[in-house]
Amino acid sequence: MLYTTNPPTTRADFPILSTEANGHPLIYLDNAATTQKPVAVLQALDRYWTTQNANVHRGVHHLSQVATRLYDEAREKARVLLNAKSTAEVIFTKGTTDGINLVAASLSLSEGDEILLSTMEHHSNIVPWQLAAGKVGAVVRPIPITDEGEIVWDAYVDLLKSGRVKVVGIVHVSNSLGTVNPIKEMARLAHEAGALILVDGAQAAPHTLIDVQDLDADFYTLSGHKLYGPTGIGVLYGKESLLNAMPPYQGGGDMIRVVTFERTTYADLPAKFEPGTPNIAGVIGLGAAVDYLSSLGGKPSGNLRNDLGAAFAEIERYEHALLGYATEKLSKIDGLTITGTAREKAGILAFTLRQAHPHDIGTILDQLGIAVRTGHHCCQPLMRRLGVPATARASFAFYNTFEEIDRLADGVESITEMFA
Ligand code: 7TS
Repeated sequence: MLYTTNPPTTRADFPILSTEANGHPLIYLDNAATTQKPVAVLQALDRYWTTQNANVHRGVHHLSQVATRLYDEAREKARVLLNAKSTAEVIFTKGTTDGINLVAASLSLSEGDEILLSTMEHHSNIVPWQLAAGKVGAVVRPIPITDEGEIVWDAYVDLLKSGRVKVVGIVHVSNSLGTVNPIKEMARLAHEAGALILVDGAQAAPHTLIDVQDLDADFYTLSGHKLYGPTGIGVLYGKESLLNAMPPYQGGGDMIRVVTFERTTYADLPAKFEPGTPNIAGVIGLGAAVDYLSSLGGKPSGNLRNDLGAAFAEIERYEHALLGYATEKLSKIDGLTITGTAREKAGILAFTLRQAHPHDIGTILDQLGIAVRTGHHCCQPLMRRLGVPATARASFAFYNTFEEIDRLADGVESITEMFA
């Protein structure tokens, strides 16, 4: 269970949180870059490599069957996590970047088609579209945002009126601002305009329980490593009819039905989009992360979706309290400006200081054992829009404490004195 008191008991599940950095207890506030891993995930990985390692979907032997069962079970867990209708809609990828590249490369685009992307997109939801657009003469158009970091709604509505919009790419939770975008409403408008919507859920999936059917997302991507699972594994959700209509992204073993030198037919979903030996350990680790998360809501009910619902209600409540506390504390610091003040925010607090460059903030906080990220956060168009070269960013997980935020605020305060 999670508590609003310090420290949340979940901290004990994450061994790395008891380590030190630069002679201080580690304060890990770089969760948007990657989250730490609970023992349950580490043990699942260790168990796999030690006692279950075999290739999947190939062998008749015992180990291959064990690995295949675990692999398939993890896909079902990912399906439940996203509330996809079918495991055919759950494609394992290397991560969010890989998932977006798959969609951008495989979706049929034509000359003059328009791709709308918000100004707050991560480069991974910009560059793949530019690559795809460049091949056929399609056009990428930015959706403007307000100074607070929200979509300019009228502009979005206007952009959709061109009648040429093929796809809208939108981040669910901005990694640089924390803005939670109104996906359901954006999807409704996109569909009314005859466009598809791809949602970059890299930062949303760790903070809230996703329901792709309720959002009516055509595609939804996430990264396992931001969801307390391993690196190198992610999920691409796509509506079955759309994935069926798309050609494979890459060719190889496991994604075929019949191969001749004249012609190849492809396997059914999801195998069609998973060529070669997959990241089996990563998939199993991600499954273990989903199980771990489901345990945070209290007593198991026997229904994974319900347990995840209870857990994410706790996670959201606690992280919201952390974010509110951090916002209140940091905004009192002289010379500090918070970047991203949208009405709906999740787990991310970015700021600049009048007195010091973000890089200096990051370096000095590091000396105090506090890990934050500084830079453009892979959002150069956003930084340009905000008129800043970079920001410092604290990003929270449910294992962070109010005391850690006090330490962050003290650290930032000391920087303003140092540079005064
Ligand atoms: N989309 C968003 C919104 C992200 O925050 C990130 C990673 C990605 C896509 C790419 O995910 P990947 O797992 O494929 O690399 N964001 C960050 C970050 O904010 N700091 O480090 C990585």
